[in-house]
Amino acid sequence: MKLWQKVILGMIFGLITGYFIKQQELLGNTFIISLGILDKLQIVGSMYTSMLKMIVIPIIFFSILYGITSVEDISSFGRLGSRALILYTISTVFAVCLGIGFGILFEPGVGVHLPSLIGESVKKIEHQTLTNIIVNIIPSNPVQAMANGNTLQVVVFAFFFGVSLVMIGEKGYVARNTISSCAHAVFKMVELVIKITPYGVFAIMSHIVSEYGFKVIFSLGKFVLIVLVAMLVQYIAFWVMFLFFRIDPRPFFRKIIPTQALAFATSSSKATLSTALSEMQKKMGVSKKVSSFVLPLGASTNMSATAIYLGITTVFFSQISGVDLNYSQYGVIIFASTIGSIGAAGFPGGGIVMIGMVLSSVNLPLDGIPLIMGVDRILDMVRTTINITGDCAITLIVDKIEGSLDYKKYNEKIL
Ligand code: DAS
Repeated sequence: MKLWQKVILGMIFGLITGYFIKQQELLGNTFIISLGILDKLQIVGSMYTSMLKMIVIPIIFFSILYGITSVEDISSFGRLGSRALILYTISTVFAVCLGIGFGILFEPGVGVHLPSLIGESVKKIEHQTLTNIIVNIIPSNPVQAMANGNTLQVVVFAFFFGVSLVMIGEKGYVARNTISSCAHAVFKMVELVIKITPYGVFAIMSHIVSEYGFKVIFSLGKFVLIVLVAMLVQYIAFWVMFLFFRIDPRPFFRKIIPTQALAFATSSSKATLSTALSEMQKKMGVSKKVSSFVLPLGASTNMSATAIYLGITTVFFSQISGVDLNYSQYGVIIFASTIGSIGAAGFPGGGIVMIGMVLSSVNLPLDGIPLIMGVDRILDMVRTTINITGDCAITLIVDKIEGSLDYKKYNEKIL
């Protein structure tokens, strides 16, 4: 059985267990009460949540460092890279704003307060002004930033350290290799933590349903629906982008289907990359020069659906925590979600790991993350499909701007 199927099963069994035990306790079943099953499940759930928190700082620090130091030579970016990065960044920021807008408009987390899950720390959230956010984003003590879980300061330090390492060239060789090994070790840690997700989700769902009943599930269902609708809007935005650049979108959206099917099945942009490259070059007439540079760049740094997800999820958790965010904090969420979608790995669950960073950036607690783990894989399938669609769309547009798109092949009917 695949991990994501086990996670969904864990969620379902958690719902049933939580409801059954609560009913037995209400009926005064002394045997069930004496076992204290729910308390023990709450301990398991807290341990799982602590493991999720444990990997947030290492994954942010090493994935950003690894991403930057993997660029052999920043000057190789040139015109092509900067054009692609501009379009990728515009698409990502639009996506985050779309996600935040949907979260504010449809309020998936309003009316569902989970004090025993989210914890009392919520009360102490101070509202940040834009000035103190900008001042505080630079870490005066990087080690303290890591110890305090100040994710934005860790992002800034990792970025500066990474760029400096690339700039010193050969002298940074040993450090870059060490970073690569540490990054792979941290990716393995994430994989191991994700492996125990079924048990963590089972424990947490049991505790939540026994404490709050099924209204949490309705709120979760509303959250999933809003995310899916927001991704559909992002998909339509790609059509509009084609029309803006005077490209007929119909051949692209017909020929991209096999690539999308693979992305949906694998939930991994990286695993879909080679198929996407071949389909773009053979069926859509995109030049090798552009696609072999812009598409891999997009698969690692451009995840617009993940950006939507990070935006909506942060608003969802602020609503569950009963915290009203101000405009400065929405600005921080846009910045952190853009960084998070760039840093997210193009593998299954790459996006969920970055949620911790975005939540911490506006001082929201991370305790609610396991709540959405049960539905993450289904959403990840859709996120990855939209992510790779965006990467391919922007690659084709850059090829058109470069004047190397083979229109005859692009408009050719597929047999
Ligand atoms: N699975 C990631 C990808 O490969 C997306 C995500 O986790 O958000 O694009």
